[in-house]
Amino acid sequence: MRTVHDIAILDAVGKSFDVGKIRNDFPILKQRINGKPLVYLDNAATSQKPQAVIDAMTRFYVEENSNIHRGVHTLSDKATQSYEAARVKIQKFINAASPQEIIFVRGTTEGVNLVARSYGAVHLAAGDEVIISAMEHHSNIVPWQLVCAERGAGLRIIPMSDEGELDLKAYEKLFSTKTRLVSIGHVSNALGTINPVKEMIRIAHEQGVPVLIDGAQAVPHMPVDVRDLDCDFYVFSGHKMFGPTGIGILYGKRKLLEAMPPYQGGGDMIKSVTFEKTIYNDLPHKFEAGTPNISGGVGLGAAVDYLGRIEVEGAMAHEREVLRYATSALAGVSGLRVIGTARQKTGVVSFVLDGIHPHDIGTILDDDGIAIRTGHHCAQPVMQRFGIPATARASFALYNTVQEVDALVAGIHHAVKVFS
Ligand code: 7TS
Repeated sequence: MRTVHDIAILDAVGKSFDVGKIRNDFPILKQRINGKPLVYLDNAATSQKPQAVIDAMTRFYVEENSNIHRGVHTLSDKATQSYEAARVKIQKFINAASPQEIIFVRGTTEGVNLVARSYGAVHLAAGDEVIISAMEHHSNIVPWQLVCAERGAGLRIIPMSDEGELDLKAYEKLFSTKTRLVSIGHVSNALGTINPVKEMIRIAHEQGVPVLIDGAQAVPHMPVDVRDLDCDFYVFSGHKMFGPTGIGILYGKRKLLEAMPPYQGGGDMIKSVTFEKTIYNDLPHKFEAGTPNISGGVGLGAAVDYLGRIEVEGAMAHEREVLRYATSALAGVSGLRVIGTARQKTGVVSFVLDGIHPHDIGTILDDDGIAIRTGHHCAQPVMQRFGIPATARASFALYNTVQEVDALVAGIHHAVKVFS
């Protein structure tokens, strides 16, 4: 259903992004929850899946299912080709130089752990430092704490402002001869802030320090070009970008990956094994021990194909408009405070309401068919920075509409009425 509002967006960008058509691609959006149309605003936790992704995974199991990289038989060959074709799609999606730089992992969390363990094993010694920021997800904090504790290294934290923007002057001052790596989020899941990562990578490289970017919340919302960013590692999750759960990507520059030891040992990551000596496989297989999530890889490839068919400028203009509309509509609710007001934001509005716990807001909204996340969003240091225990968070994807924002605002008024 195209509204006057949506047509205005079409006109503004002169392109053909049709949110009604996009919504038809996602079967789950037709559901009713508690008798109300589903309003799904928990996309930062996980996005919904288009029929094309569901079909690709079903087709894999119906027509090709087999183990990869080992069989001489036809099905194994087909499965291998589908899995490796997905790798190439992902390589092109982020403009990596080679498919060998694309490592399939379980998700962002495993990608960061892989680098912390493997890169850390070679490069972190007692007294060394890793720089992260005050707005990281726990998965870009705890892996570094684990490896730093083991090796006697430490963390340095880039502070942020009351708006939720990183302090770049303070960042520059954190570097020392002991700095071994910078690991920062591209987009904050708790605040929606888009960090100036290209500039931050440039600053780190001036000091000769490599940079890992946690792109979990960036890839669903904007084109990412790892060579333009010049990042050394980039990690993201398939399930937040319309692909399946249990599959994600670690991109790494070939030179760095080649110099790193394997993360896990097992089948597929070796060239030869004797009890005396094992020779590791070439990239990317060196980092992919054991039978991988084959259907997940195929599904992620289909998600990349799906995104490739969408008109990017139009989608981004639409998402910007939904965020702008939501921010201004929520600002009109008395007693509501938005947490995270950075100039550059995408897809997230976190908020607190006077006198009502975020969990209670979430429960009332669920009664109205509206799905949001409440809590600390696996970013407890962000909550500590703002002096709050939790927020309510609405997070958007390209299929959300301003009408859904209206439903959210009505639901919040409902919660206020119940609890006042
Ligand atoms: N990094 C960021 C910035 C994230 O938002 C998340 C997940 C992760 C890492 C971890 O990703 P995973 O796929 O390995 O779990 N963020 C959220 C969220 O905001 N709500 O639920 C999960």
